[in-house]
Amino acid sequence: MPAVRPAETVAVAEDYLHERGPTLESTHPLALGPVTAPPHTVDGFVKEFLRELNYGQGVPLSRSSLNDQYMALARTVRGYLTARWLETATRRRQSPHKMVGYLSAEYLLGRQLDNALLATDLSAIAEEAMKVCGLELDALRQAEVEPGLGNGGLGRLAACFIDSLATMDAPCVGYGIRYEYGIFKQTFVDGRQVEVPDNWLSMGGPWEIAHPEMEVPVHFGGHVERATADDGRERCTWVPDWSVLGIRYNVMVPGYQNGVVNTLRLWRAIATRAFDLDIFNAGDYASAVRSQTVAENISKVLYPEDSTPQGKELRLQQQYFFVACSIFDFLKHTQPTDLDVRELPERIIFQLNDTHPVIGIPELMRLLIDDYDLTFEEAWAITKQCFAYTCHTLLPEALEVWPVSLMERLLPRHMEIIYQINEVFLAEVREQFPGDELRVRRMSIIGDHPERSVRMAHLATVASVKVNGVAELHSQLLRDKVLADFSEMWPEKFTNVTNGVTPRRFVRQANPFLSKLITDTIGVGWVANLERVRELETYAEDPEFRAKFREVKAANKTRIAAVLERRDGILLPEDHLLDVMVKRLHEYKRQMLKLLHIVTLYEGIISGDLDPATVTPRTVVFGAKAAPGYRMAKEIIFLINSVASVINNDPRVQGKLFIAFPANYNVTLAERLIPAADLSEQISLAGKEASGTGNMKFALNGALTIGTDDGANVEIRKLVGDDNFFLFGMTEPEVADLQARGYRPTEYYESNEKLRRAINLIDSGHFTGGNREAASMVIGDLLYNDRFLVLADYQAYLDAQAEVEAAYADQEAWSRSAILNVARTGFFSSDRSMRDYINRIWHIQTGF
Ligand code: 26V
Repeated sequence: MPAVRPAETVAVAEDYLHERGPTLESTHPLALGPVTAPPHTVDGFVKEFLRELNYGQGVPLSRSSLNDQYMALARTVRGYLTARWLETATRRRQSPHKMVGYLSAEYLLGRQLDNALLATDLSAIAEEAMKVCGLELDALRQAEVEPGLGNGGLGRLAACFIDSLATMDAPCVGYGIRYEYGIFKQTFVDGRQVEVPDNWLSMGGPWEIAHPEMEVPVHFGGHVERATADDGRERCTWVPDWSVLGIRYNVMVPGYQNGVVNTLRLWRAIATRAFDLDIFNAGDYASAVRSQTVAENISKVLYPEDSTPQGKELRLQQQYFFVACSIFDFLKHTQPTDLDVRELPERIIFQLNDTHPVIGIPELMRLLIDDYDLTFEEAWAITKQCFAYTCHTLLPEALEVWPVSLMERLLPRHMEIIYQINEVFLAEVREQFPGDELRVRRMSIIGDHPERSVRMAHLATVASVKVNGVAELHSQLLRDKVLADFSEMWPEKFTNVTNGVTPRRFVRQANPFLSKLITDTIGVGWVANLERVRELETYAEDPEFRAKFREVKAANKTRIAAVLERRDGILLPEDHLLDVMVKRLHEYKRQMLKLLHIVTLYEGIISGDLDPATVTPRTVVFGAKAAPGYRMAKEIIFLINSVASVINNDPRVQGKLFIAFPANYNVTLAERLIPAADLSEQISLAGKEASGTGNMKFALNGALTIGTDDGANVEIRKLVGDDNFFLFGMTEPEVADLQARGYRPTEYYESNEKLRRAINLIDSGHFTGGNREAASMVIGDLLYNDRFLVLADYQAYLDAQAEVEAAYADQEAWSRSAILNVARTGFFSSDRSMRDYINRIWHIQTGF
């Protein structure tokens, strides 16, 4: 780990001069003068806070609103970060090394205030300072609207990764889009999901710094002109027909108490000023405004789909927009003006977070050929060393393809380059596999069905130094199935990097009680070196430690009960097994399997088959957003809410079974909920969940997992041991086998009485006010389609849940297992993931 350096003084002007030239430096002696970070004292903090309140918000404390106070507090903390940020930038500039450009269309950051306080070690000081001002830090914390610039796992992973890179002092800029509207806010109306726009910036964005003066032009449409130059070589000129500008928004990414602050650079689209003016001068004011709207639409809203690409033109515009801005920014602003582009591979590695930024490959080619005047071959040799690709899915329908017709219309020059790349690539395939035209068709970057389109995963694989999956099983399936032809051609290109989560946010911040217990037991140092929690293993045998561990869980349950009461009006019963399933709603994740288990328990009790005295009192918490256009997912949400309202109001199961489905599950709620959980539901169909990262967060917070052999569950189970994990269900090869033999869900329905009774009860309209139609879509699909084999795994799931109940009855044994889950899952720190990327893919230096 790098040494802890408080970063008191910073040559701020140097950063400024780098971009503005040397004039100031010679004329103004203070230009290079040191910027002093505000003092780390309560007094110093109070002074800064009041200054921000008075001069920033323009109000005296006595007349300030909660938002004024939050804004001033956020700005105060940002001030502490700024000194460190400038110092980090200056230091990195002094000795330029290869850096990472993390390209991601999503960053699901979560609230910033607490994270920044922890990173700067200012929590206690801020708390005290607010008291001095007569304010509650906790109330101010809650005033923050979380930036939800992502859908789920993929976006949250990007946020964890940049946190780890800052903590490891790794040179990285995260590049993305500053969506004006993040992931929608979910509400329930009569049990159905209704989406409300997430206007997260409406109260002001204190964490970002805009640079409207540093605009990047991005072009679209038009045609390509070619001419033969004096040297006899053909040169291309792209003549676009419309353009927008990208505006830089910097967000600081603080490392954990190491004085390092990295940058997340998000782009906002605005209209080009000349463009507007031309139309305006021609007298068409309405069109001028309209063109403004077209441009600004590009960064307006995050697409809330996270599996089925819709092939929407605006989405391709978003992707090209942010990638073009980012590559331009790197070449023109981050690198010295005399950069020799032949040295690019020693300066940068762009990590492609899924296929969303893959259009960056032809973009870099275009710049190298058309602007830097390299030949195609030279440009290709360089480009192939500058990208690495992470695949995050196994579902074939989630793989992005773009119609050639759309590409030709929006990005004609890029389409030409993609054709050229494909030509070179397919020649290589033919050379290595002569006569195998079927293989050539399978591997081509251009697909023919159902229409001619660009297969972005193929383009990414062809152009990347490395291709990685996100868990062992996933990477294996990528090699063996999804990208089998490619791994046969380039076996050494394929690798695995198992995902991780940041222990700062998801243990230290989210679970202060557990954190204190850990620190009291093994000392400090584990927050940035999570493998150290293994030292807790021996304490699993200590009854006194186990009692303390249970106290922590109980305190977290009390805390989440208060949160859900305040936030959702939900009254959680006390002393229940807390069984939690939180993730996006997807058929493959199988929320329906969980619901069938609940209905089975309920049906057992009300029919008299199950003696209520033998039932472990259980509260099931669901959290799940459905993509707005995903009908089945929305029907499942409705069904969960329907079942919940009947069960929660049925006196026959009172004290035994309760279902909570708080709306709008997000990072903030996750931070409160996960530490309270006893049981973590990770029940996707084997071979479908690439990794999962919620599964890691639960284990690290001492929940036991009930899960299939899927994604990172496999690795969690290996680490915690079979005795401390409830495994059930078919394995991936068994799934493949059953599907090959022909899966008939009705056979399971007919032969399993409990299953039949549960399904019949739902189908009878019992949960839907007598309306049988209301559940018919879901039930019909389960019985006659069931793509994700819910019914096939039902009995195994019930059996595993019975094991859970038996295990929970022995609280000492349960605590022991829970402690071992914490102690043995340090591997899932995203610091370890980042080390793997650094050593195996990026080959960059840290801490210089
Ligand atoms: C795909 C698409 C397709 C086009 C429409 C918009 C859109 C937005 C996001 C995505 C990515 C979906 C893939 C994804 O989120 N994968 C998840 O990645 C996690 C981090 O690696 C992993 O833990 C989850 O298992 C995986 O489902």
